[in-house]
Amino acid sequence: MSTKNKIQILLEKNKDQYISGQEIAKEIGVSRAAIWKAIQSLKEEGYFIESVTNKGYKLLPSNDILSEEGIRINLIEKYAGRKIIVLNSVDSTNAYAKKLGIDSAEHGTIVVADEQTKGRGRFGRTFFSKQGKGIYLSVILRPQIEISGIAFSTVVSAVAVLRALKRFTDEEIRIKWVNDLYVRDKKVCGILTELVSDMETGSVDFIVAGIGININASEEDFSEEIRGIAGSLKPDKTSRNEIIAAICNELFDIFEDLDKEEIMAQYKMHQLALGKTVRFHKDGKWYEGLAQDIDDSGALIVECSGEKLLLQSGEISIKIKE
Ligand code: BT5
Repeated sequence: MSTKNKIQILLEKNKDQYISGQEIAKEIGVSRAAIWKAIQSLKEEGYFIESVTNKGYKLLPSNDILSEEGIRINLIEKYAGRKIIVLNSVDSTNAYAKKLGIDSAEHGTIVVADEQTKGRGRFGRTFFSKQGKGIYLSVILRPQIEISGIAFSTVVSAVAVLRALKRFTDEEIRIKWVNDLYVRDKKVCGILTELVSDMETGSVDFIVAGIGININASEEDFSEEIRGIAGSLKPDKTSRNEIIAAICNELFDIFEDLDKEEIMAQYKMHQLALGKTVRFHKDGKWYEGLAQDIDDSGALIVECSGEKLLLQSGEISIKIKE
């Protein structure tokens, strides 16, 4: 690891407080001059580092640069060895992660990017992913599940993101079946779970949990197309690195010890649609009905003219006023 990376880790670990050149020198065994040079280089990369005579260096809270080190130090110890790939720009972190998965990347591999040029939504749609204005994260998971369990992986991802985000905001976060998170009637997060299966055995080879969250984006940052529907989280005093690590910690924890009942209870508790009238398209027809419940597989149960319909996937719109 380079001197620069070692200093970066020390600064991240001592966030909000000064660390002297002497302490850094002692910790990583290099000269004060080498430290100064590395600090300059970090500043050129965009890090806001305050240097004060007789006090030392401090990473300012305004730093929000994605980095492997910044993510890693926020992972809990048992996950700290996971592979983390941080990209400046990529077409889609899901596409990138899928290729890695096919090349045998390990369970728990994390891919993040500062920008996506072709961020993917469901059904060939686009996820708008402006540089520095969000978290574009894909995690490769190799859980022991059947193909039929894929819908449940989206439930798991939604709950993991919800649990993590709650730590960084006091705003109420709701889940809109099946894969969106909303704050104040605006979509702040979308999830795309993709699966690669073994054609011969029919078993799940791996899953890519793709998570896109708008962070510190203002209305003008969004494309015109989504301006009316997209919202953004504006968490204080935190960095995207911390949020990414918190999401991964939750995701790994849940998959390590899957308590389906607890996950489903939480998924249902935060739903926007339950008890409301919803409209949806199924088998070429439009329906309207009451969203009653979500079954154990994650399917939405809607009562339409006395008949119970099961929605496995797709899209609903919620009628706000009856
Ligand atoms: C999703 O699809 O919401 C899943 C998005 C998953 C994105 C992540 S980012 C990391 C990983 N890599 C990828 O390439 N993808 C994943 P869907 O439910 O189909 O919603 C797409 C629709 O949401 C669009 O048609 C827009 O209406 C709206 N939308 C697009 N970008 C948005 C954004 N940034 N914020 C809120 N809404 C958005």
